[in-house]
Amino acid sequence: MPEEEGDVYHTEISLSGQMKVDSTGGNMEEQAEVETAENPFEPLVESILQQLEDQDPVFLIGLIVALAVVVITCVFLKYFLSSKTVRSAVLLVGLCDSGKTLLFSRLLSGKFKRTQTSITDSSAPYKAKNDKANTWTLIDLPGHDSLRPQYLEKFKSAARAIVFVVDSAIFQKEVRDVAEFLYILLTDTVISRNAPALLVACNKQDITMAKSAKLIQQQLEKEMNTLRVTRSAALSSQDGSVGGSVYLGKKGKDFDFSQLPMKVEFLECSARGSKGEDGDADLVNLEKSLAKL
Ligand SMILES: Nc1nc2c(ncn2[C@@H]2O[C@H](COP(=O)(O)OP(=O)(O)OP(=O)(O)O)[C@@H](O)[C@H]2O)c(=O)[nH]1
Ligand SMILES: [Mg+2]
Repeated sequence: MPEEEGDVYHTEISLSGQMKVDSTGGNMEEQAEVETAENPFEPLVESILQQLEDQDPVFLIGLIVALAVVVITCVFLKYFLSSKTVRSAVLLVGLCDSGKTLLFSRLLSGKFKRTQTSITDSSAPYKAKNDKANTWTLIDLPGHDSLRPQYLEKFKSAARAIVFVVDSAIFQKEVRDVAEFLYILLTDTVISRNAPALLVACNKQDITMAKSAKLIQQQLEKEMNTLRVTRSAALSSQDGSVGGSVYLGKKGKDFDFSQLPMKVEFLECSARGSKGEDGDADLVNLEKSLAKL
């Protein structure tokens, strides 16, 4: 023990000696002592190097290759495990009465169904109309204001695509509400990070007054540009369940949908169809887009 204490004392002296050397610019003996004190592992390292030098070079190469294989496997596993999450849900979202539940029924069975406002979610496997016949889980979410946030929270991380359903016939009246809902969705951190495809389904095209997909896109861009200024700070604190904390689009530029991290498509459809309840729906564009996911 006393010997160890002596060593410690010696090191301290040496270190202060180093400072002295720096300030006075002199004493070589003290500097040598500092170097010995700073490399306590030097003998150990030297002996290991010596032992390695004595080894067969084939053994050394084998050791290096084995180490490299271990490192590459670790990196590969990390990458593979983190990118494995396959999102397979296609969410039907939108304001009340936009036609989500009828679309859900038409996409799954082709049949017309009388609907009532949804109070819970429903889901079913949907087979995409493509060569691979991919199967996605189609989920119909309630559109009511009071239910929307909790259902969105529940399913947003599983979304491969979001079908945002708009009632094109009364769009003019609802433009502000539609834009606000879309703003909440697109500024959500999870949605922005996962970037599921966004298909804006401009529904109810069978009605004569229905607005075109192009006009709906333009008006939404205008409205969301205004919202971005007025509500960017307020939304996240008001609606705690859906965190709107990502900046929408590009700073310093008027908002347009091409600035978003996800693929965005505006398309026209009619869940009712031009021939009414007995006829087929007009979902060709929507089905085409779902086939490309
Ligand atoms: N004319 C016409 N009516 C439609 C169309 N799609 C849906 N509807 C009607 O719109 C009404 C509302 O449809 P839903 O599918 O229940 O609407 P929703 O979006 O599920 O509404 P919530 O469940 O309240 O969020 C129903 O009377 C439908 O028949 C369409 O393409 N054209
Ligand atoms: Mg519904």
